[in-house]
Amino acid sequence: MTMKFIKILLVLAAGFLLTSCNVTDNTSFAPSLSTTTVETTHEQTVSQTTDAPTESSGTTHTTEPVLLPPVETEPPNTDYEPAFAGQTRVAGVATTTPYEAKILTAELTSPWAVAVLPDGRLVVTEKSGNIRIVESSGELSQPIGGFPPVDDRSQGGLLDVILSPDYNDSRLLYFTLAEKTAEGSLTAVARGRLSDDESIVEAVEIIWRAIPYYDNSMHFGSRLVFDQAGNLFVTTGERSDLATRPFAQYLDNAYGKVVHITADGEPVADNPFINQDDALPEIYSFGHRNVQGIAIHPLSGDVFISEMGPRGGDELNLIQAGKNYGWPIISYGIEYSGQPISGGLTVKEGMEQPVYYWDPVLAPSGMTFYPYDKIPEWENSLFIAGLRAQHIARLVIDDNRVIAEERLLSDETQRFRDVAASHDGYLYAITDQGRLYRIG
Ligand SMILES: [Ca+2]
Repeated sequence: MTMKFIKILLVLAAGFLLTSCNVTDNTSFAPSLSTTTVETTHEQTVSQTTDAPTESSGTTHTTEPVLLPPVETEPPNTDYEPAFAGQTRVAGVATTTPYEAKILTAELTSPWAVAVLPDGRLVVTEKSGNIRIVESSGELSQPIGGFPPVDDRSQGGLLDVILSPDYNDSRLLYFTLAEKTAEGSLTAVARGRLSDDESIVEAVEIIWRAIPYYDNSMHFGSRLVFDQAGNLFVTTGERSDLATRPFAQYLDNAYGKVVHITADGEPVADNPFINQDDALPEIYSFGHRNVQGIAIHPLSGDVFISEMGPRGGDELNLIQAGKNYGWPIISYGIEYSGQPISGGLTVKEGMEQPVYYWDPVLAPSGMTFYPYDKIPEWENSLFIAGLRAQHIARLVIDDNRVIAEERLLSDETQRFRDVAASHDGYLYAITDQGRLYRIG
């Protein structure tokens, strides 16, 4: 293969000023920008193209990606060996269809989740405890409240948001949040109705709680997704402390779990532990550390999660009912101090291997499949927002194995927190620094 991958960044400054946008000063939050981007008063446009690899006639982008050297070139934190070929550091891949990454707004305050409304506008949570509606122009609504008190210290706050499957009729939104009480905090699932005038989320009720309450501000998870039957998968975290970490292995609590509940917060009838006396009936899988991403494969219906590892050892897992995903017994990472975790095991009988892992870490948060063909080679790829690694990872998945990985927007130096695919074929992404990108 002599094909040389050349990345060309075309700066298109003129023509993207939307006169309808409010003129705002965004210099205060923007880190130093690369020379390949141009900042306007409100937004930026970066146009990225690559030269199209020569393909033999009859092949398409979607069936035969051109494989490149792995995107990861840094040394790992450990000398652990993967359990199977392709479990880490797979081949690279490059998007060849030209696309734009446009900053719609940079005025969000600690956004945590983005979801697409039926009319193409976006709903975004802000950690302090409100949502915003974002127009396609980038114009923001006022903060929209109605929520119970949230513990927004550190990793807590108002976290995920998704639409009810019957949103067009009900206007119901589902949320996760770190509920704040005198006993401490926990991850809760809430729902409420976006009022007709979009001024408040009405009648917010908590429908499920990841018990027990605990007074810290770490590892709340949490993401939501509806399955095809209209039930919810909810992800949690093990609250980080050495005292709570082992809870991930015990079924009498909701830390470090994927749970499966109805839209009203009740256990789903065929859950794996529903008849086990000492187990919470909502539990679907266990042995997780801190799960900030979940997505359902558009073709197979398989449930994937992203999972924050310690130092090294971030994971992509394929979730199956009743399975143990190993934390804190097995891990491809080590303690932040450099010590091994639980004796340095990466494999153990009865514990599931990750489909894929990262070392050094991605710090994976929200993720989505892209079931569209606007960017043909993206169809059915998985996109994962990377915090620590400051890019969006695109994974090409075949038969539930990762076969190629790409890094998107790695020049932006943003902590990517969540991604969403829109029915019009755009990918949206939010960053901790307050940006909302439209990509496509
Ligand atoms: Ca694991």
